[in-house]
Amino acid sequence: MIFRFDFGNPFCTEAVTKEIPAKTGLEAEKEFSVYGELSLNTGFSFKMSLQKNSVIYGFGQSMGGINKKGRKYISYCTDDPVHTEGKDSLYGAHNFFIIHNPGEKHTDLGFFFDYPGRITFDIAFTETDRIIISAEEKDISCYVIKPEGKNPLEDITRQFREIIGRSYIPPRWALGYMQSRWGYRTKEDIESVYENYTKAGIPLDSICMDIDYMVEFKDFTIDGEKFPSFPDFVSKLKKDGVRLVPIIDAGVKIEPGYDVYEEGVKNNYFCKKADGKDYVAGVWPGRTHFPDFLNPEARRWFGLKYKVLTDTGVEGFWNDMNEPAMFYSDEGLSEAVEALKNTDLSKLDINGFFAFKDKVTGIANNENDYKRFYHRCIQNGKEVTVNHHKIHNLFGYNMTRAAAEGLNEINPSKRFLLFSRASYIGMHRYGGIWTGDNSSWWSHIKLELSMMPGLNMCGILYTGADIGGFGYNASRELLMRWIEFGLFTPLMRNHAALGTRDQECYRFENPEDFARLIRFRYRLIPYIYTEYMKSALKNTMYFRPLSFVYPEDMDCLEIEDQLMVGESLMVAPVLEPNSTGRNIYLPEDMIEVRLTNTEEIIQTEIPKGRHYIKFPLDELVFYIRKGHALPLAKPAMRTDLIDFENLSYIGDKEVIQKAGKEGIPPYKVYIDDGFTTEYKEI
Ligand code: MIG
Repeated sequence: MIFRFDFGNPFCTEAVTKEIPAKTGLEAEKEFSVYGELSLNTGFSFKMSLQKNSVIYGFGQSMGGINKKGRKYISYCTDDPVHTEGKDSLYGAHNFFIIHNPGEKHTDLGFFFDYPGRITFDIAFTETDRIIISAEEKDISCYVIKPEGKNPLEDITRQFREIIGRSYIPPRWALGYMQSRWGYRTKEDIESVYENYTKAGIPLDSICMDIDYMVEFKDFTIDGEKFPSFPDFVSKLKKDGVRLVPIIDAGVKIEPGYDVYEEGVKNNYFCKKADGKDYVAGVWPGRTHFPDFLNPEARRWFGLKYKVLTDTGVEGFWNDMNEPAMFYSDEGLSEAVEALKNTDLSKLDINGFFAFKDKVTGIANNENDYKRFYHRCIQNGKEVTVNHHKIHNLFGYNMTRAAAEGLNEINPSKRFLLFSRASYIGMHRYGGIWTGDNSSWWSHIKLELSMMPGLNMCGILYTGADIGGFGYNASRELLMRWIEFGLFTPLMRNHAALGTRDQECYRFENPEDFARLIRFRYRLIPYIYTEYMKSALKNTMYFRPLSFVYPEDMDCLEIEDQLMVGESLMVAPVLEPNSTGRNIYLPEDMIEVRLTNTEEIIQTEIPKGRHYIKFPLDELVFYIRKGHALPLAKPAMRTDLIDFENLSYIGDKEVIQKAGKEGIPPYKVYIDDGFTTEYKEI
């Protein structure tokens, strides 16, 4: 059951697609106060008590563990490429969580705070037994979800997913291995990635093109010198089942004569300052304007621009810099210069020095800049002008919505690959996300694992981190371990930053070790695809914390380094360097599957409980639930070549034998064409 309470005058974010009647005014205040202390005096403040053993799940893309207790989360989409433990904000704003009271099922509650501006969730941090939520304005739609079924965690999640609409479904090839790097500059660079993967026998489905393919970082341009006869290049690779996935940035270069700029200016499609002039932000192309993605006409205009690339045969995109990231603004620059000029160095004390320094380091992604521009939005059928800061978290969401709607108009029956950096709840209907600029750090494998279930709770199913890490240098061991987890994530992309060590699998010793792992990913795609489609079509989760599946087992509440993948599988990745084994917890008897370094599959029954298990670097180990069987396809180099009809099965022998006798498959594989929107029943 879902209850909605509206306070003030909430901005309609279109996160929720289902009509839910709202309580308003004093009635809302009174009824919502049943859940905690509400104050609307200065902005929005809400305090809820927790039990000692309460566990909190949710918050999508965020720092912290699977249990979100003990820290603050600030929803304010942020381009911060250093994801260290103390960071409160990342690129997404996912204000949904569940308070789980173990053993007392029916007191669990789900909360969604539909608020597009900055909002802070203090989850048992300032006070160990309280949640404190605060926002600058009181204009919020609050949704409370009470569980109905036997399993409150799964039930609340399903109810929430039902009201926010069906998750994005990528083309099947998007489940293949994707290679990326910021620094592929030319056709030859990309060709060499393709050739080296082919030579190493490592499956590959797509190669991302980072900003260097454009002319001076101008959206919807292709540098013809670096990429001569681009459409031929696209089709040549596609003939061998490999797709190119170009990046699109949020800012449009200011350059007279550049069509996107000219059209945007002429039609007032760019965000404006208070004085009515187009707002200027410095990003990769230099001075740019931001398209007003909140404005339906501007959105349609920008979305249809993707046709420039789809006309060349491109079928997938990634949208970047859409928090929006801003290196500088004109105002910010001149204020800093002014302040520096006015500094009297002879009187500079130490505080003065730090203030002086902050003037410069604070120029990028500065909140003051977000307050300097406006959007034209339609609210209740009327056009209104809204300050960006107030709806900051909707920008990336609506950029990706623009792309999805445009692509849909360009080819309504086709599935395009689309993923974004910034997001808000609701964006899951239009595309996936990658988790942004992580680092080649061991802790970031764990961070990815922790984020996955929370993202799925918010409907974001097509997701994954930059495998091997974006910033800093990856070791061979780190990349291998990361792939051993990443081969279970729907978005499986190896990506690295400019200037870091080369990170393509073939750059390391014995690429065959990588080939074996990625080959196995391809063998698992019938399972991964089926489980993905189940999650999307039935509003369930692809990655679940163990406690969602074994709600009676209190030990599961503290398992922070294992996940259920789909209905049948459990992973327990190695998260430490120089280790050949780890402790695991089995909530029931399970079948251990071990892919050896000679590509044999060894299956062993392991009883419920705690075990120390050997995980040599060159083996892949995971678990299958009792009573479950998993399909395996024959190895293939491309998803297009995977044979969904001739499968073998691993897992529970009895299930497999019984099905064999009955002449039915022990696992029901979902099959469709994989690239049109003609989904089948599941
Ligand atoms: O300011 O396009 O997160 O994946 O490689 C950096 C260059 C801009 C940030 C993205 C990253 C991408 C990079 N971009």
